[in-house]
Amino acid sequence: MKLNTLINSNKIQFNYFYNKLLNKHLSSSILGKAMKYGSMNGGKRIRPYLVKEASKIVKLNKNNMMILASCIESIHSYSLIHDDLPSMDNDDYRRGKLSTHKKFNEATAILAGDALHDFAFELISGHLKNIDEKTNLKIINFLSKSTGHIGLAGGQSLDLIYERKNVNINNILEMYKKKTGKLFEFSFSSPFILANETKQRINFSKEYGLLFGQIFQIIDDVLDQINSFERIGKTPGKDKKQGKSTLLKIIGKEKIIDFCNNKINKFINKNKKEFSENKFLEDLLKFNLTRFN
Ligand code: GRG
Repeated sequence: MKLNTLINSNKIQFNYFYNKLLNKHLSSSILGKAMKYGSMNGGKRIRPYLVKEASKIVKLNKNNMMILASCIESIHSYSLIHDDLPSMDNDDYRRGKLSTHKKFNEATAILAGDALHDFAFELISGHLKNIDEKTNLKIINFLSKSTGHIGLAGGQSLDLIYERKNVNINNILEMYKKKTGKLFEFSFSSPFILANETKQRINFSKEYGLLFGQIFQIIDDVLDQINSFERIGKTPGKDKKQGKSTLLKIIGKEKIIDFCNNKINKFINKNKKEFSENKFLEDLLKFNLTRFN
């Protein structure tokens, strides 16, 4: 089956579970409604797909797989709600619909983001089953690092600082690693951690997720420039207008695919055993490069 079909079918399963979970836990207050709007208003659900594929490798139970995925999408939705705010990337649209601060108001959107962040920690600290307290603490600690100053928030800060600045490729890759890579790293490696895999395999899963996220962001920047509102669901061409520092700006569109392929092939060569035991890992990594189609 084609990867796009698999991702879409997982999206349907995930949305069913996540919608039920949100309905069970969120009230019908304005805040609850804004949280639901910001997290159920579309989205490709790529991160839950990475959780699923990693869970398949380590045979993680379904409850824990779905809780991890829900927790990650709550953090992701939080980051998108805040990213759209006037003080951040200032976009009235997300996923083809009004962004949360436009649908509700700015204060409600800030609170909805905050509360989705907290909801993620509520899930990961209280809803995983059959794991010992030490492993649970370890995964909570890892999520905190992935989202905080050395993760998403740190990356977003660099993204803002680098606007209209002369930065080099390493600066940009470091920013991508934090702003996008860290949550993908968590998505792919958290099942390995919960399954108590070896240190070596956990390291592999972290590197895989980080690389996936970096490439995802490199391509996302290209899509921002070449696509229409209908394709990306938000205002296109904003990176250029806002003077964002992107890899695209430094090396140009023609070299992007080669740059990504180089990185991917180096990583595959370094980890031949994992890639030969799990054939789909290569296709999944290269899926990023088909996002233009
Ligand atoms: C600390 C979590 C946290 C947030 C505050 C605003 C912010 C700091 C971080 C935002 C980082 C950000 C917007 C990164 C971009 C990552 C990215 C490529 C988002 C788009 O992901 P898709 O394409 O989106 O998976 P869908 O809509 O499909 O879910």
